[in-house]
Parts: sequence; C-alpha cells; structure tokens
Amino acid sequence: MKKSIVVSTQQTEFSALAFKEDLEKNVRKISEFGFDGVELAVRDPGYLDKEKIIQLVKDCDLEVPAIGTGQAWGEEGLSLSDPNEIIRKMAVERIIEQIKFASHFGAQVIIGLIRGIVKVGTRKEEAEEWTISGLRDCAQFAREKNIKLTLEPVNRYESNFINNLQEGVDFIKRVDMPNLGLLADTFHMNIEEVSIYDSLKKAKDYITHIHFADSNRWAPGLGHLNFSKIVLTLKEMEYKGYISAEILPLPDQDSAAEMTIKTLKQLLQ
Ligand code: LER
Ligand code: MN
Repeated sequence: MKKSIVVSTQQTEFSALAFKEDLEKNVRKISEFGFDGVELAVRDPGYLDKEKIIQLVKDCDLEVPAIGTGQAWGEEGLSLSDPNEIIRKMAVERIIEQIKFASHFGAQVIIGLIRGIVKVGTRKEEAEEWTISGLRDCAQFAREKNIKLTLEPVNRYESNFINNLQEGVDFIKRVDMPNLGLLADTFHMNIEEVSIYDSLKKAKDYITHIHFADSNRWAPGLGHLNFSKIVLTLKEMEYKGYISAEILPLPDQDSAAEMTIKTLKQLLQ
C-alpha cells in the first residue's frame, strides 16, 4: 500500500484538506515528508497551469493517485443528479476536463460530492437515473483515455444517496462500466457502516482507492478509529492501492501532515 495526502490546487471552502494555500511549496513539502503520492483536489482544470503542475509533481518524484472533483459541487453547484439538465451537462463536461487532466498522471477521478443530492421535488429514482446516465458518459470517455473513475459513498449529512459501501457497490453494478471502482473513506464509514472491517471485506473486489481520516476528520491517530485493525483488514484483503489522507489542517497543516506520515509508516511497515 502506498501513502498519499490531499492537496487543493485552488483556494477552496472545503475544510478537509490538509494543504490548500501555496501549491508548489506544499507539494515539495509532501515529497520531503516521505509520501509516495499527492492527491490533487481540483475545482476546474481550466484555471490551472497544468504543465507547471505536471512538471512539479515529476520533479518531486511523486505519483498522483487520484483527482478530487467535489469542489465543483461545493463551490459551483455542479452535479450529476440536478433536476436541471444544463447543470447535469455542465457537471459531465467538467468531469471530462478532470479526466483529461488525470490522464497526464494515470490518476483515478473521484466521483464523490459531484454526484450532488436528491433535491426537494425530485424523486430518488429519477436522480439516480440521471446520475447513472452521466456517469456512463464520463466512464466511456475515461475508458478511451485508460482512466478509472472511483465512486465515493459519503455520509448522510453531505448527500442523501450512496452513503455506505454496499450502496456504492449496488450503484456501480447498475452503471455497469468496467472502469468504475469504489472509494472507501474512513470518515464517512465511521458514520454510516455497521462494521468498518466487515464492510471493507465485503466490498473488496470493488475498492480502487481509500481516504483515511479519523472519526473527527483529524489525522489518523487523533480520533477514536482503530487504524491498526483497519490496516490489518486491508492487508487481509490484499489491497495494494493508495491510502490518501483527506484530513482537516489541524492543529495546523504541517503537524497534520507530519502526524499522518508518521502513523501511516508505523501502520504499513
Ligand atoms: C467529501 O466529504 C469527501 O470525502 C470527498 O472526498 C468527496 O468528494
Ligand atoms: Mn473522501
């Protein structure tokens, strides 16, 4: 298993990002701390100096395991499940831009909050059908670029559909595209799963990416989740992908990253 941490490429309102100010400085620091990869949270690739980021990541000898897309929902309201067809179309177009950016790194593209919510006045079945249709278009495009998408169940306070791993697996089966996997985030799982360990094991054939945060969304080890048992479960499942810390920058961003790498190194040895 490899270690990564989420960094935002742009200023953002989304709080659970360990690093979100000076991108270059932060990526260099992440490399010095000893992470294997950096997960990039991107609102809109159109605003990025892509060549510069590609070069920076290369210079730092880091991989980019995944690209996060949730800011496009959080800050612009784009979503795959919006009743307004134009907004759904804009969400698909944005994800396609994310896929193009991801293809420079072979990164997975995260479908988390960008799926949106079932809005008042919309039937859940309808919102799900729109999401399935948009996801198929995105997955088809991603497939041509040899890129995977990864669907992230998020807790009930952030979305009102696809909240736990089993719902994620059921949804992936309905979308029925070979390059759509599942992202397990321990912060959301702590709220939604009956047993984090049993749910991970049950979904093991679908999991392509992992987010780590403790129960309070601080760095692993600073809340009350049992990460030794979680990592043991991942080892038993023979999970070989990335563990990416998506955490609050608390007590400050450097301490959060330092604590994360220290704990991950201990857990993964
Ligand atoms: C949001 O809470 C989250 O976990 C993100 O990874 C979803 O896009
Ligand atoms: Mn997450």
